[in-house]
Amino acid sequence: MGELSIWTYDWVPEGPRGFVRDLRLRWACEEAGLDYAVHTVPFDGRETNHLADQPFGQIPFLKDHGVELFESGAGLLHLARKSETLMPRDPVGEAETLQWTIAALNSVEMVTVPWWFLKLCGDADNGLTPWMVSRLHHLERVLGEQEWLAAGRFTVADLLMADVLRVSDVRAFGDRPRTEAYVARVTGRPAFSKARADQMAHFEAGDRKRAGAGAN
Ligand SMILES: N[C@@H](CCC(=O)N[C@@H](CS)C(=O)NCC(=O)O)C(=O)O
Repeated sequence: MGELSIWTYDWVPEGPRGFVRDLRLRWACEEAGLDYAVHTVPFDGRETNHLADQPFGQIPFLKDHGVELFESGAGLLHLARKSETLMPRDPVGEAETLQWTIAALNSVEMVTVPWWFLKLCGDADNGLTPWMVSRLHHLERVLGEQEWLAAGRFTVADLLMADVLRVSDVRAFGDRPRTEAYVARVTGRPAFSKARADQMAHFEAGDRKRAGAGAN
């Protein structure tokens, strides 16, 4: 497909709306001023209906003039290579951006997502809490020393870290004012608001289509 396209579900239940990970890719495109289209795979049957595009039956995935990528982190880094807004071009700034992007995924989200899942299953004070709190504690210290994670300015690493941290349950343990200010600062960017509003509108349109299909 000869365009940059972000792929998501045609519909999701209300709970995850505003947090579905296509938002990360939408947000990055908005920050970078990249033209993109949004396409869908059906939510119903997701376990098997798009395994050629996303081998775990999940979304998002991205297509860009012959490049096809799953994993939101891989998609973000692909977009960052297209825009200096997302990742500086100097070797030190670029390395810092890569490092903190991976840290968001592999040091923070790797514990926040399982923690959140256990909480969803009714176990809010689960065995992962001390591990997660330790990661958040160290991040609070880092954010006390610097405003942005990499290169002394906003990068895709901040976009991703803030997206991981904006799940408010995750931050509910303890008092971390710098992290709170950081999440507010990064999600206060107009590109985030636009991406979030677009995702909400997308799934509301999915509601209307489902209602129409049910009426027929
Ligand atoms: N590591 C993947 C995780 C993707 C993921 O968790 N996607 C969710 C939506 S945000 C999903 O497709 N959930 C449906 C399912 O797992 O059945 C990424 O970052 O792209």
